[in-house]
Amino acid sequence: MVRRCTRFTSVVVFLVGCAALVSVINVRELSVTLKTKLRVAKLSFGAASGLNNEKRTCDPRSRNERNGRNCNDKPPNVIRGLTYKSRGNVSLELCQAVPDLLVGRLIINFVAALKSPPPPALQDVSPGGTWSPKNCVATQRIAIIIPFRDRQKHLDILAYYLVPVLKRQEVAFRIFVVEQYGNKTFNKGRLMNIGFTEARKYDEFDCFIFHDVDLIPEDDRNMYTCSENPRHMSPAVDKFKYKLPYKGLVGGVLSFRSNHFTKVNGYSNLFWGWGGEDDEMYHRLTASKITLLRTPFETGRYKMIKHGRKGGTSPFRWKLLKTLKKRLKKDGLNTLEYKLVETRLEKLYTRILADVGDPANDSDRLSALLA
Ligand code: BGN
Repeated sequence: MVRRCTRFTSVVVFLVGCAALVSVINVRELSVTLKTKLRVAKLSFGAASGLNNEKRTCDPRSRNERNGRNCNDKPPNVIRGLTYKSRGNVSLELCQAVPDLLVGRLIINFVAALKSPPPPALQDVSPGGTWSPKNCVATQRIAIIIPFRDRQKHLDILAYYLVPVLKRQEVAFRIFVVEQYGNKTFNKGRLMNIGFTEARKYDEFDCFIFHDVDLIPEDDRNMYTCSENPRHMSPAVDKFKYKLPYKGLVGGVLSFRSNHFTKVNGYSNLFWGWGGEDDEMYHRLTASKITLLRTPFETGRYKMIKHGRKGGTSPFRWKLLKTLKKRLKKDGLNTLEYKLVETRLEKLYTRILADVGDPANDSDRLSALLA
């Protein structure tokens, strides 16, 4: 009798133990599911609300807006349809679309940036300027494309401020400095097209961000990720009193998904000298019926490094702009010509030195267009 009783008791204890174990597992599962759902819900918030062409429909007082998110940013996590990814045999969660590490407004001091030793955040960037977060899988892989010539100090200041911002934003990035070889007239449009073309040889980037070397981000809530549509990330520059000087400005910092950049045929290759290639990009977007987004003024703030304008402005740029419809399909990515002179993997960026040719070689084409 006693033995039976003991057996009965141990069976009961065993069953109670099993039940307890199952409920603990359930609670854990439930909390993981809830956490996942909350994360997806948080990410989906932007996708649910709408933002029309350049119109801010978000409440600037809402948390979302204050965090620098665009109301219609479709979260990449949701686009990819995955919440977890594995790296090697470790399963890592996707990084947050708006990481907790962000600090908001930044204090920028150009002189201090040049004099101070590199901040620790610059230490673990791999040669060629690549980095990706260690504790989570980045939601987007971005290529930063900086058209460049002869502005090393500006580049140093930009890297000093930009790299820590990108790291806090937990994006996987590679920085490309596309340098024009020789001393012929500068052709920024061609350099940006080269950056896009060359970058795609390195990785399958989700996002391409064309970045002036003299613009320093003042707020890390301006996410260096791509929205569904091209986004002008620098609507508020100190030089223009943090206002948009005119409606069609898309110069400075502009992000693109590759399908849109290809659809507009990239930048024109024909704008030699300062100015105009960005204005034409605005018209390319309009002509291609692609809605342009802008980062809110609150977070899309930049400080411009003052400098003289070398090389002068292009005298044809106004006239050239008027010929866009004739050129859109035959002047851009699909007619890009250049010689790759050298590629160097430097500490904070991949430097691509390219010969973009000579404006004299375009003169017949230009005179035919401008006649
Ligand atoms: C404009 C330039 C832009 C430049 C902005 C801001 C032109 C017009 C060419 C037809 N546009 O005047 O290229 O980004 O100033 O500096 O020069």
